[in-house]
Amino acid sequence: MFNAHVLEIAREADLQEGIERVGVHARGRPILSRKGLFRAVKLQDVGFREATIAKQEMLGAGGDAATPKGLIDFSRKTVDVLLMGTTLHFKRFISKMRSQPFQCEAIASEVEAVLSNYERRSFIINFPGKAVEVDRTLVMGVLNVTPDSFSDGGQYLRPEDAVRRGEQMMQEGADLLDVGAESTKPGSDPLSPHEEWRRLEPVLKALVDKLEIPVSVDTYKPETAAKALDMGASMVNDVTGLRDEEMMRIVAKFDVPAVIMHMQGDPKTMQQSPQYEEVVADILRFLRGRVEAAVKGGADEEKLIVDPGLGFGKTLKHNLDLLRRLGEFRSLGRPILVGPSRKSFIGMVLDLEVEERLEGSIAAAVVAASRGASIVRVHDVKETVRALRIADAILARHEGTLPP
Ligand code: HH2
Repeated sequence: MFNAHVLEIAREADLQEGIERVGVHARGRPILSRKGLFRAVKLQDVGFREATIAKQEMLGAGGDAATPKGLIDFSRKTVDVLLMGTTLHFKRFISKMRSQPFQCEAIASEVEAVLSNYERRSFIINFPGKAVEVDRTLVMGVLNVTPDSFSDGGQYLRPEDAVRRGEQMMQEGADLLDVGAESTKPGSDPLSPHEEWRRLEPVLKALVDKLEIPVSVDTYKPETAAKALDMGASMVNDVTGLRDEEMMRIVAKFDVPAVIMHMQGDPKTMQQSPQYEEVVADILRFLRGRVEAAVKGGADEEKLIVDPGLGFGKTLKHNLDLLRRLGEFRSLGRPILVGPSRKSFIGMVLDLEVEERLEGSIAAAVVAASRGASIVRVHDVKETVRALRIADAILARHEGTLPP
């Protein structure tokens, strides 16, 4: 018996470890490791000329490319292409595509960029006066100063209660706090900027003075964001993905980290039959476009964080697909934030009310961590911090802090 077994290769480091254990000489290790890591890269809307060349070059490189029949019978002008191969096949493919005509060089650059982005595991987020290294899964505690939020509405409407809860979340291990004053739950109406600021002002003021962790403001209104940042908030969490030009200018001017979240439609109507051609690809395209627009508008790319927006115009299946395939968003090369906490999709699977969704929320947070999420936005800080510490230890993230 040869004790054959399939190795679990989730990251490049796993393969390198496997090669090393066999006893390969140091010089041979990088050569071999390019041959053992398989990747599949999807391209959309590729012109038929570029798609034909890509197919040939990927085959020539030793990999393959999946293309539709429409490419062969000339019935389609643009097609989707799925490139498949080891990282060595991709390296050869990229170099060949660079010397090909039409848009081939642009394809080569895009494929090269997403493959390198996908491997990126750690980030540094520069908050004003504080750099936070993201080499594990950070926990963002949710604080809703609202009467109507779907899970903690009305609990922290009094400023002193909100501040106390904020301090408690920091003690429980939250890495950052997200303070919001307008519920964006399905069916909700917008709030006036005046009322939003009336709720936020006393709470933010006290929290930025008292807390050592960065405080984010959950708002899509530029005037509220500007006031909060002026008061000392360190980040903007915009559920509309910086679609407002003025919001973009404010993020650039204050030079703060910002969360770009995807939402289909608006809170009032977003859950009325949400539809996508392909949920992950569609949202990835949106987020990529918003990151590009924000950078053009003067924002620092290294300060942008992306979020697929669980529950914001998504069916149960969309939410589950987004979590299972969350790693695909690593192609953007930006930290991923995700907010599954207590949301309806957890209630739908478990048939449980909002107060009973702790275990489901933790399971979703752990799966998100395993797919490479950098930040998880949660209501139950203490429990999630513990769960993610174990998940990160197993995933070999942040090894430096473990006992020997
Ligand atoms: N979810 C909610 C609010 N803000 N921001 C980001 N970036 N990602 C999310 O998933 C997200 C978010 C909804 O949760 P909650 O704040 O608890 O509810 P409500 O909108 O009812 O206040």
